[in-house]
Amino acid sequence: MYISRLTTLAFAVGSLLIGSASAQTQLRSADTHPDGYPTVEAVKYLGELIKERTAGRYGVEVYHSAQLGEEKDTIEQTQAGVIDFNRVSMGPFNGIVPLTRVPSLPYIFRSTDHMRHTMDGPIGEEILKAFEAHNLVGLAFYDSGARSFYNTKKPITSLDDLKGMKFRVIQSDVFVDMVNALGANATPMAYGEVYSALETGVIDGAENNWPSFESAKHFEVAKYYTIDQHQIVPEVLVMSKSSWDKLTPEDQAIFRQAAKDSVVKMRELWDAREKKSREIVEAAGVKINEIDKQPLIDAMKPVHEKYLSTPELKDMAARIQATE
Ligand code: GTR
Repeated sequence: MYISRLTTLAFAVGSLLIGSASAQTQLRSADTHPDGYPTVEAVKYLGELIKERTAGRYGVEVYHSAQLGEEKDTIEQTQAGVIDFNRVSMGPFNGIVPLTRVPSLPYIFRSTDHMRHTMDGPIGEEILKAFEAHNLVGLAFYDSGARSFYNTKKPITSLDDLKGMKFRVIQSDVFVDMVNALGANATPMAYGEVYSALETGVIDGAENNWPSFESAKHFEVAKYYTIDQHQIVPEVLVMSKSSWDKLTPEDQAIFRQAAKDSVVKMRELWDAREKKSREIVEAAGVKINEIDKQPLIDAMKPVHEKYLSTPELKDMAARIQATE
């Protein structure tokens, strides 16, 4: 009697544990950002939607803080099917999926709203589809605000101030050419190495949005942030093609819809975090200045010419510009 009660109790506790634990198939997602960052939270939310809509058959575990490696490596691992989901900036995809170069071009978007409208429409769909030829399935675009320069040396008030300065950029030719076109020197480097490179003077500065500048603590060492907003590069959420192919068409539809639904959540989180991050760095004594963008826009013309090298790419750029 006693034993059988104990067994029942053990069984009940066991089921409770199983019920509250992970889904039957737990998929892994990579992110370079720390816990709490809007992209990390958006993918966690996506995981909740997937778990709910597949009645617990699938769940998603987000490995934040570059636990699975730097972006370039995690992209390779996602292509190889080792990682199921990956949330990455479009920048590191520039060398793999040529269409991603167009939205990564400096000053191609007029504003975050312009970027949102473009990526929510047919151009966004086209770019998402382009990932499939590279063992990846493009699921959604997330926000990444505008990227601006920051440095350890001085306020940048004109194009002249940028001359000869060394800036870390994402490992992408578009980013390298952009910085070099401004007369500065580009140093492509993994995100996780930037803090110490700033601290030791290997580089003079880097460029990013407010939440990255703040959450990666670069503001502790780089005290000058210049609002030039040279790029509004969306983030991308991709899935490994081999993980995708294991899903039934019904589950694929659930995953796609959940990814779209997570964009709404991400944008709310993003808008709030952008504000908060700017407040944090301002309170920490970062000197912020605005700069006349026109000379920078003019200097970027050769970069546009270089990357809009085919009729297809030119046409996409023209359609982006024509988007309201
Ligand atoms: C951030 C982006 C990251 C990473 C980083 C970088 O804005 O969210 O995915 O690409 O920039 O500069 O490496």
